Amino acid sequence: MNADIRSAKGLVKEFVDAYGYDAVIFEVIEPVLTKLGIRLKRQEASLAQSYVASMIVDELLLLHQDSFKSGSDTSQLKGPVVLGNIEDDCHPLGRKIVSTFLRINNWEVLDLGIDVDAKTFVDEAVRIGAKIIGVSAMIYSTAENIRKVSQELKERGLEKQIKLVVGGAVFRLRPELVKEVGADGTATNAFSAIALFEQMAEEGKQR
Ligand code: B12
Repeated sequence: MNADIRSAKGLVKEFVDAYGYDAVIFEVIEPVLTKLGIRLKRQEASLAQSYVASMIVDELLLLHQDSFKSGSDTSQLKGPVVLGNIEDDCHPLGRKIVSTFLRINNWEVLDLGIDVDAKTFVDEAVRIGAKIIGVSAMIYSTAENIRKVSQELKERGLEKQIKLVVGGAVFRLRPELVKEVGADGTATNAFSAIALFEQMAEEGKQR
């Protein structure tokens, strides 16, 4: 909590070398950020500390991205799919981890970044022929903006062709939100996100 970036990076690197990248994400980064969120809420930690923590994680993701390039066998590519944080949401880490895990599992991912509006999600999905749109939201107020994506799909008559999946802390806390925003499914972490995307692709084929 003393925002010592250099020591934190050193510790994380030691852990990655000893146990690997998956372990550092699920056993260190996610639990630490969740704890930080609790402290933030209790005003025992500051936004600045949260920001520094997120910067460390971001650098770590960049550092290890190259060792997780998707398989070279492009004939096995799945997708494409579109991923992004919904309008007004600026919590990119979860989405980046999902994006990396999907790519490792041979999915072709168009990652639109943070603060993406509904029209852009749907325009881009149509442009690249994606059958799945994945939307990340961490805050209740931004999760509400996902309704605009399902609305946009309905208005264009695409709700049966393009699946909408969602994720982020707010859906873990309030699972009923998934249906309320008009989504077809959710996953609580990057591992289960892969299974979710496979399931959605399978359901899409059966139509
Ligand atoms: C770091 C952080 C920040 C940083 C973000 C910077 C950055 N570059 O990342 C900063 C300091 C900027 C920030 C700002 C704010 N934050 Co903030 N933040 C956090 C914190 C501590 C960690 C978030 C994180 O990265 N988690 C780690 C990742 C790996 O987890 P994840 O996103 O859940 O992702 C996993 C799964 O959810 C899933 N998943 C994620 N996306 C998707 C998508 C799909 C399709 C699928 C299938 C799965 C999936 O897979 C991921 C990987 O396993 C959380 C606490 C928490 N409990 O999460 C608060 C938290 C999310 N923030 C919160 C708030 C309130 C804010 C602010 C409004 C504060 C303010 N007063 O300004 C602003 C809003 C900014 C904005 N407009 O978005 C609240 C939200 C409360 C709520 N539920 O409404 C939280 C929960 C803290 C709290 N307890 O109060 N924040």
